[in-house]
Amino acid sequence: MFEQLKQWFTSKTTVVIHITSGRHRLITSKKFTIGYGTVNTWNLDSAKPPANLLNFRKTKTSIEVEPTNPGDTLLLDGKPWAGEVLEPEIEYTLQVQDEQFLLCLTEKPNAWLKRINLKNWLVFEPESGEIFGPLDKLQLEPWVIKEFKDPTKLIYYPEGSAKGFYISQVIDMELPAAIPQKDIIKEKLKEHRPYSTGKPEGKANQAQCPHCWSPYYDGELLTIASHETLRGDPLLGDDDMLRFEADSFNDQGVPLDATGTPCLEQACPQCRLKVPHGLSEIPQAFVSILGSPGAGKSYYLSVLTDELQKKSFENWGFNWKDADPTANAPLNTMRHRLFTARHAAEAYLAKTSLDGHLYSKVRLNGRPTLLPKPFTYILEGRNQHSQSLTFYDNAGEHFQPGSDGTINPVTHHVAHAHLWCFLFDPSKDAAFRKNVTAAKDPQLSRRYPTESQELLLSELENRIRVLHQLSPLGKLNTPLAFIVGKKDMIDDWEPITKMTDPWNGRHFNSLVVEENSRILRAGLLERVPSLVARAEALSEKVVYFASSSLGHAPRRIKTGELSPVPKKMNPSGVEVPVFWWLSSWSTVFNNEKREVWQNS
Ligand SMILES: Nc1nc2c(ncn2[C@@H]2O[C@H](COP(=O)(O)OP(=O)(O)O)[C@@H](O)[C@H]2O)c(=O)[nH]1
Ligand SMILES: [Mg+2]
Repeated sequence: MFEQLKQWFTSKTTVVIHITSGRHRLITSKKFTIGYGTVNTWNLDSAKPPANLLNFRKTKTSIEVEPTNPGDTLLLDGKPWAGEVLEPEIEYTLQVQDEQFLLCLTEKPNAWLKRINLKNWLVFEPESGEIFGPLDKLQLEPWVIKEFKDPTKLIYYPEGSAKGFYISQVIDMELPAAIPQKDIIKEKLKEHRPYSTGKPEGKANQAQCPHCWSPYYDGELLTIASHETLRGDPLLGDDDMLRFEADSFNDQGVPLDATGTPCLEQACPQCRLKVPHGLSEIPQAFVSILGSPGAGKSYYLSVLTDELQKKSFENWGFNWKDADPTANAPLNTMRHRLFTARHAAEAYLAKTSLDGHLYSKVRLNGRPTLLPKPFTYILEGRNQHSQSLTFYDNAGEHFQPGSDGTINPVTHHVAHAHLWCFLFDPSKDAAFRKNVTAAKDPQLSRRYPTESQELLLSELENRIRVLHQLSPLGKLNTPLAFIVGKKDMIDDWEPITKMTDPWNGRHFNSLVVEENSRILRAGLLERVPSLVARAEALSEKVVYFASSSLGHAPRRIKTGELSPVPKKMNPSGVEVPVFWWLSSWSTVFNNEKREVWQNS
C-alpha cells in the first residue's frame, strides 16, 4: 500500500508558470528556488539585483513552498500564506513581491500546460457565477468602472485555469504581451535546459562568447562532461571532453553527464570552447592589443593585467578576479614571473610559454579554424558595479597583410573590440632611431625591420571594414589608444618630459589624459605624421599615450634572447589607456568613479 502511494506521488510533477514571462519550469529537484540571479534554480531576471524570492521543497507526498525572506508576504490564492502545504492536482496562484505564478503538482504536466492560455484573460464574479471576457489588462479597469463592478470581489484568471488573482493584485501586475499558446508547448520541449537557463529570447541578457564572439543566452550553453570516460568530442577532437545538451540534473540543479557525474563547466554552442560562468550578467568589454612583431605586446599585456589589478583595488576598491583561472594561467604565470623571478632567463621562459598559448584550434562550419585565446577578468565593485574585461594578445605576424586575415578569425577580435590598444615601437621607427643613442638598449643596435607599423593600421582598418561590411569611407567608432611603448628608451624626448600623471591620489583625471594626448600628438605629428594621419582616419576617437612595460632596457641572456631583469621592473603608464576607457566609456565605472569622488 505504502509503495503504491509512493509510486502515485512520485509520478507527479510540479509545474510553475511565471505569469509575466509566460515561461514555466518543472520542479524536479528536492530543493528549488525562484528569484533573480543565478544563485536561484530559476533565475527570473538577471538584470535585477540578485535575490531569492521563493523556496520549494519536494517531499514524498507534496510540495512545500515558503517565501525566502520572512519579511515578504506570499499570497497563496490571493490570501497571505499561513504555512499551507500544496496538494496534488490543485492549481494555486502565488504572488511574492511583484511576481505572480501559477502552480500545479500534477500527473499530467503537459496536459495542464496546454490548457492554460495566458493570451486570454477572463473575469469571474463569484457572487453571480458569471464570466466576462476576454479582457486584456488595459480594458480591465475601464470595464470595472463602466459595469459598476465591485473590484474586491472579482477574480482575473487566464483561460483554462481554475484559479486567478484578485483584481487588486492585478492592477499593478505586468501581464505578458500576447504569448501564443503554441509557444508554451514549444517551451515544454526545452524544459530540460541547464539550471542556469536565462530568460527567453529578447528578454534575457545576452553574452558574447569570448572565443568566437557568437551571442548566446545562458540556457543555450552546452555542458562539458566531467567523467574521464567521456573524453573525446566529435568536433573538438580526442583530447577534449564531450560537449552535450544536459537533460538530467542533480538535487542542486547541476547538470549530470551520461555517467551521472556533476558537470560544472559550460561551452559555447557555436565553437564549443569553454566559457566562464556569469558573463551574461555584467557588461562585457573586449580589448585588443595590436602591434607589429616585437613591439612588446606580450610584455605589455602581462604588466597591464598586473597594474590593473593593483590600481583598481588600491584606488577604486575593486576586486580583480579570474573569470576562468585555467584559461588565464599562462598570462598569470608570466606576470607573476616577471616580477618575482630570480633571473632574467626565468622571466623569459614564462613569456615563451604565454606565446605558445595564444590560439585554440577548433572546427567552425566544418573548417579547421584558429581562434585567439581570450584572457577574461572580472573587475568586481560594490553595488553590483562590475565589468568583465577580455584581452587578446596576438602574434604580430597575424596582422601582416595577406595573412588570410578576413577568412581566419584569429584576428577577428579587432572587429568586436571596445578598445584597440595600438602599441607603437619607437625602436622600429627610423625617425625615432635617429634621435636616440644605441647604447641605452640592445634593441636599438638591431637593424630596424622592414615592415611598416603604418601598414598594420591600414590592414586593421581593412579587416574591420570587410568583416562588418562597412563602406570604405568614414571612421570607425571604436576608440583607439595609440600607445608609444618602450618609453624608457625615449625618456628625454620633450613631449614625454611634459606629460603629467593622470592619477591624483585615488582620482583618475581624464582631463590630464586628454592634455597628455595633445602634447604627445603634436610631437608625433613632427616625427611620424603619416602614422598619426592613418590612426585618425581609422577611429573617431584617437587618444595618445606613452608607456613602458619594463621601465628598463632588457638584457641579453645566454640563449641570445633579450629578457627583462625582474629586479629592475618599473612599469609606467601601462594601465592608463584601460583606466581612461573604463572611466570614460564604461557606465559601470563612471558611476563608481563619481561615488569615489563624492565620498572622499
Ligand atoms: N626597453 C623596453 N623594451 C621592451 C619593453 N617591453 C618589451 N620590450 C622588449 O621588446 C621585445 C618584444 O617584446 P614582446 O612582448 O615579446 O613583443 P610582441 O612580439 O609584440 O609580443 C622584447 O625583447 C622585450 O624585452 C619596454 O617597456 N621597454
Ligand atoms: Mg608576443
